[in-house]
Amino acid sequence: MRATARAQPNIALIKYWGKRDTEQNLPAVGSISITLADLFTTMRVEFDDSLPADSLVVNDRQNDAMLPRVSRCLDAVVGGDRSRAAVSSASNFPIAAGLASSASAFAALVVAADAAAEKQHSREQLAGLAGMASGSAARSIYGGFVELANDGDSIRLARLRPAAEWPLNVVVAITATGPKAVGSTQAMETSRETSPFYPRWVEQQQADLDAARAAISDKEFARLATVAEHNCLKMHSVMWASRPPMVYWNATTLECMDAVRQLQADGVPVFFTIDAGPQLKAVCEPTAVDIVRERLAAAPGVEAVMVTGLGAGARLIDDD
Ligand code: 2P0
Repeated sequence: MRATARAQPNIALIKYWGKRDTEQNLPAVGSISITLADLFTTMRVEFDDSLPADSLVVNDRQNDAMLPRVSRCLDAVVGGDRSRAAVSSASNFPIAAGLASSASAFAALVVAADAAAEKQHSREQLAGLAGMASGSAARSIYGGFVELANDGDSIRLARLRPAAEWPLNVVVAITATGPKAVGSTQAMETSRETSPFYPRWVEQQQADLDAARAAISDKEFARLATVAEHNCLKMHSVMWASRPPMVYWNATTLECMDAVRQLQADGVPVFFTIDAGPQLKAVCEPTAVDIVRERLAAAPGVEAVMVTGLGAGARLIDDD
């Protein structure tokens, strides 16, 4: 009754921002992401009726704040009459800081829980269950380039390309550590309820998805770069125009953006994207990874730089 799974975060190139059903956690817009290779969450789940209650340990510390969400996810995967569970998770990167730790955590959680309880859900079902817990987690069930589409009352996942077919790199510039002020779930609702730009954001998403899907199909870096940066800045414009406004960037985020702009002016194949946090992610072709890493590490205020390739979806690993 125990299993361990590993999953990597994914970075959205066309962003999920806003829900059309908060009860089922269904997104208002589709999204396209890349699953990373070298950042990961390892999740161990053990069901045992002799336990007094569910428990959760994150990076060696008991975490009661996240426990209700984890317990709900286990109920959805295994059933409400399940045994009590001891869950422990470890990530090799800063959590709750805009690096999509909930994506890797919930993708790994559903895969581990499914195996520990011998439920044998299909990959599609696991993606749906991960998405109910955290929208972006559905995409980390799969590797490489992944599209999450709205499909009536459910979500549908499509693998656009495996990582090996277009091996891009991602350089993550850490501009601040520590948890963010407003979590994504709350921030999305504030955007939906108050941002004058929100309806236009939802309306235009299909065009951005179509453009990105075509660029990935043709492996055309410049076209993907243009639509991804546009989509990212549009999402942040929605947030900035919300009441209260949500500005996740800091001065160093802007320094990093400027460094990417200068590289682009020199003809380097790189573009940026930024999620609900202050870190900047630079996506580049492998030939550019050294110069991108060097320039971002030298940008004023950058605390650390991480480099990763694209990787595989969530999977079971050896329990010992
Ligand atoms: C994304 N983000 O597509 C977007 C871009 C952040 C900015 O998905 O409420 O933690 O748990 O479904 O998945 C972060 O939101 O939100 C996110 P919930 P989630 O990656």
